[in-house]
Amino acid sequence: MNKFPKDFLWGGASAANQFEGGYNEGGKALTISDVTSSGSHTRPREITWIVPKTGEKGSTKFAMGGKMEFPEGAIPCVLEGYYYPSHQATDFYHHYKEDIALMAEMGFKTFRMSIAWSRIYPDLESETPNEEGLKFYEDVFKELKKYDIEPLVTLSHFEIPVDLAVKYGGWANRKVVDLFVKYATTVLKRYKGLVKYWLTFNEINMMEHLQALSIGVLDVTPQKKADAALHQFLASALTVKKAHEISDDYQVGMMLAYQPLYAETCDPKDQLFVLNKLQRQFLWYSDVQVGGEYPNYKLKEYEREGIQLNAQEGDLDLLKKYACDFLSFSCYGSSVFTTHNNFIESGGGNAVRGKKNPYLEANAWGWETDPHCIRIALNTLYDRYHKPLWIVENGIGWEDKLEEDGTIHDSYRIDYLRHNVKSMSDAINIDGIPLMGYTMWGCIDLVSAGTGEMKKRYGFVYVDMDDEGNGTLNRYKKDSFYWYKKCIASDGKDLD
Ligand code: BGP
Repeated sequence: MNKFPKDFLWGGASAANQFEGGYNEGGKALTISDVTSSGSHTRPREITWIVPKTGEKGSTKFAMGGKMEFPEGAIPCVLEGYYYPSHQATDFYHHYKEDIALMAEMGFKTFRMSIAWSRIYPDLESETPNEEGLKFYEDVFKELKKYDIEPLVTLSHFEIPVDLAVKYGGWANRKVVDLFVKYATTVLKRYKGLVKYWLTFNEINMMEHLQALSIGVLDVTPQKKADAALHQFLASALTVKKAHEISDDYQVGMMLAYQPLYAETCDPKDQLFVLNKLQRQFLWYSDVQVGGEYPNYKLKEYEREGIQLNAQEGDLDLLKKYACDFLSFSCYGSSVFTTHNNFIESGGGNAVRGKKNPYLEANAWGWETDPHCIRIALNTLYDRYHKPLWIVENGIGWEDKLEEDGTIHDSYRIDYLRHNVKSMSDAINIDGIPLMGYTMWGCIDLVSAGTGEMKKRYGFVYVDMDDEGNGTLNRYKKDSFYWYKKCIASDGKDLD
């Protein structure tokens, strides 16, 4: 029988750039997401730009893991002839009351959302924050409080201000640490009493794959990536410090994109390959942010590759002293790897893509449903850090069909969630993992980060909008809406 603690934080998750819209309202400045076009499963998204000196205009394709090339002097900007899904997203900016009422109807205890930095400091250097931006989030938090829904707030979720990339060269520049801490301090002070749980950087390790969206570095090199990582670690540690000074109630988590990796064969070479991949693409980030130290295997890698760890005096102490209070992570599935030369990347997935797993089924985007990935991930992470864990993203993208009578029959989503709830329950009750909560990704339909599509839907609530931004934006409850409501009301027992 499934069992969850009474205070388990059931809920859903979102991000400003994919959900909020209102991209140029309320004094907000442009972010890299706002200059990123839509794409599809087979057509990469593009960042559009202009070179002011020459007047040349163009776009650069997303390259997962690879390098994105921008011409010298290119400034990311909005161009005519492109569709930018973040501009309207699914318009939480104007629908937040209705959306929060729907969350309350499902019985949410928590809602994960992000603050767009560019709403709070449209001018990054200003000493005065933008009151309209601050007020918007205050209204949202008050609305959540009305229903006893605890916000879980990400400070940076793929919302890099364009100015940060253009004027500073993104997170590779150490000055950005101070700018971020100013922003974080402003919101930590302003929302004291309204918010308790904070996350610093969404999927911090996605900087391995998405240089512009995650760190705003347009001309990335291995050294710049190492600098950007150090600077985000420092900014996160300083945010933990500030948060604890401002309120005893505050808890600040890190956020890791995580997925179990399976070796395809029992060849020890395959096992070693998977171990190394896990360390280098996932765990070294949490070793620093939760464990408090750069792990030896990472320092050795820097040494071999001639990369400097440009830490100044006191930096490493800071990382140790202000490690995050808990570890949150996304987990959508798992990946399979082998060192044998028949390896071809044939599986889909979030952070890394391996081979297709013959034991698992996949959705139209190639993301596989692994009924045990959550339990495996929870065990791996708890064994390593002994800190409380929180699953802040998990879910399945699907092309749902809105029936004429306004219903949506998403039994595939219910099946997926049922496995994952069971997996969490086993991790809690059989393995003794302290799991704080679960926020299903994209609880109300929103734009896909990877493809910019609308049709890759995750929600319990359908939003009437298509891939070109057409639609009424009306909200409709899917079958999974009623299922999740029952699941929460029964503390995870009733999963039929
Ligand atoms: C994670 C991001 C989210 C979200 C999710 C699903 O990497 O933190 O922002 O989008 O993946 O991915 P996608 O939207 O590409 O389906």
